[in-house]
Amino acid sequence: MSKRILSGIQPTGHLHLGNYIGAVRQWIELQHSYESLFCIVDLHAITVRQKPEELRAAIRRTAAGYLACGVDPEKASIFVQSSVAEHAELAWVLNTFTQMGELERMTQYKDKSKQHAQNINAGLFTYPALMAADVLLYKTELVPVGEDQKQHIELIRNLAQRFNNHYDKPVFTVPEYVPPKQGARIMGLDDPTKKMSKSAESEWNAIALTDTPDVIRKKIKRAVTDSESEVRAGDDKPALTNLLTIYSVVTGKSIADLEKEYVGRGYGDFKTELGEAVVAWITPIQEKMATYMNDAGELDAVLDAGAERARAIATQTLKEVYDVVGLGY
Ligand code: AQP
Repeated sequence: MSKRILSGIQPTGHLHLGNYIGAVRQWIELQHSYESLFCIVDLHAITVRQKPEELRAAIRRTAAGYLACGVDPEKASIFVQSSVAEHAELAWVLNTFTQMGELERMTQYKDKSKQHAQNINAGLFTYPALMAADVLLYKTELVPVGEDQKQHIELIRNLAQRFNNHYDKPVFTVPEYVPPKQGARIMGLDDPTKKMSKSAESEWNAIALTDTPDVIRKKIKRAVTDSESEVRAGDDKPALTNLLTIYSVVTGKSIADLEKEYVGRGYGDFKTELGEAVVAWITPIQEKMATYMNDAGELDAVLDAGAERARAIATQTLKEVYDVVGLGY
């Protein structure tokens, strides 16, 4: 039997190039070789206040985004986290295996509690235990996510081992982190020291998959660049490295080839042509996304089928967990 992979994205706004390059792009490749589960993690999304109608729209848009980028519902189960109740149930059990000190060390928690100082809720704090439930519920072997999630995966591995050791039973599979081949951390266009993020304050930070061609061109024109005008990647050129990574992903050309193409040419040409390359790459994705958004029945059918397949595995694992823990009567 092929190995199982699971990954997910929060429906907290619009999917952006960072989500695509750090996560979805790997899924599309891996779905051919692995039993794949890709969820829209709406329970995670409410650790930050969401407007109900916007959250529901974002859930559907995120699912349409997965499909439009090339996730194949015949090969992968696409589902919404809250439609498989076992995620929340297992999260409770795993909370009791997670130490406060471990959660306090999580950099995502530290960042988010600065960003949402008015609402540092317990859910934000225990986010990694819910993420552990997402992964462990399916006895997932591989987790393809961006580099920002690596620390969470480490914690999930520890939790799985701790639980198995405590009950002396190999209930959970210890998962492995799968890093993206390229662009593990896509940086904000407005600030190459911070990751591109759905909830960034500046509208110039991220390129959303739903941005219009004009907005994309404008965002790239305004993107921060490094000193001196040479188009090349390198530790001393974080902004250009980021832009070249994006350019390479959307065109399939290597960074070395792109650097050669721009020898003796300045940032102006580079940005104009990068803008056009992103627009050319994104246009068919946007067309497919619109098709799925306009066919509610088709999207529902994909999500229903995905949830059913996920539930079949989830109920089994939860039963096993309850049995070893001694829950029920
Ligand atoms: N900038 C990024 N570069 C590479 N990968 C990224 N990912 C996110 N940003 C980048 C990867 O996308 C997946 C889904 O992320 P998420 O929505 O669950 O949460 P996040 O990592 O916190 O993403 P955002 O965009 O920053 O969302 P908000 O603003 O809502 O917190 C993960 O695999 C992640 O690694």
